[in-house]
Amino acid sequence: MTYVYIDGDYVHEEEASVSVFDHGLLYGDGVFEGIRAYNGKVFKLEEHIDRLYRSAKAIKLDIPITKTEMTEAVLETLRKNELKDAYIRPLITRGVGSLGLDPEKCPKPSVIIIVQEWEAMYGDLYNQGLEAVTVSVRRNSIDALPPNIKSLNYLNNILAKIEANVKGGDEAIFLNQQGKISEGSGDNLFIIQENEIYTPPSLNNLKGITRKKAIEIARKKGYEVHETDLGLFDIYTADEIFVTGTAAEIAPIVKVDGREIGDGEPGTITTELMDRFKEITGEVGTPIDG
Ligand code: PXG
Repeated sequence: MTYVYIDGDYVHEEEASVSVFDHGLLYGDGVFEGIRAYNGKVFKLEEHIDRLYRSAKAIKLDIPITKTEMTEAVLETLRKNELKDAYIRPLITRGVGSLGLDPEKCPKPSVIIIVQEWEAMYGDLYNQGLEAVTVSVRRNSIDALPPNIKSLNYLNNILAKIEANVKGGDEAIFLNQQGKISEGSGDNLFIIQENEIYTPPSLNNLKGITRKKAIEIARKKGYEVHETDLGLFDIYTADEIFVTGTAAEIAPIVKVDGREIGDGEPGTITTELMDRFKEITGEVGTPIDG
């Protein structure tokens, strides 16, 4: 039994409900975040909350509580559930309105925070490596539904995941409308070629917080990191590939579209970054208990 924060109250999960007239349900009109706590500390809490408010601003959604109140609500939800290691899902829905699209008919957005124990998303695959497949569905274009908005409408990503499942892949790799590499269905993508690291610029994908941390770790270790356009050729011929995300953490990709990456094992630089990431997440963050 877990407690869920909903509009200022902490209620048992069975009692945590939203209206069928909420535009979050009717239209996917809302925004969310995915955050993790490790060892009694919330990793990059401020950055996630800043991104949540930026996503909301982009869709002209006024979050009815301040960032400080949101921070306290996240920490209190963890405390109420006595969790030290957790996945945290804050979401803001547009709220109850009429059956028409107009968000101005929704006077009160809802704030919900769900917390749960959730191991790194890819289970056993961190040692063995993931098999990725490129998918035919293109990443939403920046002039339609910008991927930088972490919105409750994740159908683009779900279509990619469905295609990966159908093709027997562990993760999907999105291309954008120009055929350039964008990102995974729920993570950012990096390749390594001759000891240098490359990742697509974040205009056409989510500005991942784990991506930023991975870049920082790699540069501190002396690796050159380039934010640059990549194509299929670059990934098929990479020495190493990995993906980054709050849910995925840092995960090695060892096969793409049936091509072995490097020697088909998680790469040495990837492993070095995974190890350092694990150390850091165990050490730093906002303490749950004040
Ligand atoms: N790209 C996309 C499309 C994402 O949704 C990332 C990159 C990585 O960003 P962060 O800031 O987490 O490093 C994400 C975030 C899931 C799931 O269930 C995935 C995310 C969030 C919540 C759930 O796969 N990914």
